[in-house]
Amino acid sequence: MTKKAYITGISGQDGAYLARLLLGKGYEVFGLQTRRGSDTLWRLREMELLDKVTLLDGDLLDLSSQLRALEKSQPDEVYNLAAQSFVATSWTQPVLTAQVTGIGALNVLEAVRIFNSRVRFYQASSSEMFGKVESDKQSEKVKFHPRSPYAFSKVFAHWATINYRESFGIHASSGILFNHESPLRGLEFVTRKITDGVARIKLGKQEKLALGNLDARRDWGYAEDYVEAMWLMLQQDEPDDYAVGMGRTNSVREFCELAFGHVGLDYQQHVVVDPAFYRPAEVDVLFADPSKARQKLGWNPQTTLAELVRMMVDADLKRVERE
Ligand code: NDP
Ligand code: GDR
Repeated sequence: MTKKAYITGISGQDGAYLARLLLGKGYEVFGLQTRRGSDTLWRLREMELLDKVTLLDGDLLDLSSQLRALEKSQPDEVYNLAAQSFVATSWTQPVLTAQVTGIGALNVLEAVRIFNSRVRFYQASSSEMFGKVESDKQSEKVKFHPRSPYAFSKVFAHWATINYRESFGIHASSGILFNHESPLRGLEFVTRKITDGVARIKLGKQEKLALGNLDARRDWGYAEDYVEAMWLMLQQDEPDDYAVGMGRTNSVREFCELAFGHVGLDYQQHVVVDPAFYRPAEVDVLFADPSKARQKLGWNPQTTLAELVRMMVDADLKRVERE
């Protein structure tokens, strides 16, 4: 029988890659579509997936829309990827972030419990929950110290997921994913801001690129590899929590060096630091210990940071050329 999946956040970076992965595995794919003014479906269009998935109207804040979506899609698996996912915005819109990223996840869990508690559920948790890190590397066992409204909202959703597993026996898993990037990354995130900036500077459309803290370190991987870990979690006999990252850490400065270097430019000639991009509380360093995901899920991503950077810069060069 054809398996069915319902994805909230299908119009986001991970939603698009996950939809493609599941379609490739023969799933029928449904996705939540919000009604916003701007073109939120550009990723699905770019990947030629728009006519292959069924979009259902709704919002994470509206529990009834989640119940309707489950009723319509009759899914075997639910992936809750929707969120206000930009950390910087979470300080200017803390309440909205808590509602969408925190309560929104609870709405989906409630909908699953009410509709059919045999549905398998995935929650998109985040390495931001580790925040002010207390150990050199972070596994699912490390204590959380969230440093932003985004992060504390994700902690809420993470514990809601565990609680629904323990209270109602729902097959609910939480993937604590470290930063993952791709040519489909939103322009507000630092990697894509850099690769888009590199393309514009290389093609003579811009001279400088203003960034914030160049010393922040992140464990960056390739989004397409990470959606496979999500799917693998829901194929396990038992639900569980997994830290998912590459097990490497690099600074924003190093990312700049690689990205500018790929087109023969020196980042120091173009990058300027603008304190407007500093955060009220920074997460200085993230460095994954993904041993459990590697051992139990057999997850084995191979994309190097240099490959990821090249892929993103090349895609942005093409986009800017087309403009
Ligand atoms: P994106 O920001 O690219 O996508 C977010 C999605 O959430 C969009 O589809 C957006 O829809 C949707 N959304 C926002 N608000 C609502 C709402 N009120 N109701 C319904 N949908 C809404 O995120 P990513 O794809 O990068 O990330 C996917 C998930 O994984 C997020 O939960 C994120 O917090 C989490 N995460 C991401 C990591 C990463 O490095 N990418 C790492 C760890 C966790 P619309 O397009 O209509 O606005
Ligand atoms: P992050 O990603 O906050 O880790 O959250 P982002 O790319 O926004 O920031 C990474 C680091 O870069 C520093 N930085 C800048 N960031 C942005 N956006 N713009 C800049 O100009 C800039 N200059 C320096 C930041 O201070 C930060 O330290 C992402 C999101 O996808 C979350 O949803 C997800 O949960 C986490 O990754 C894991």
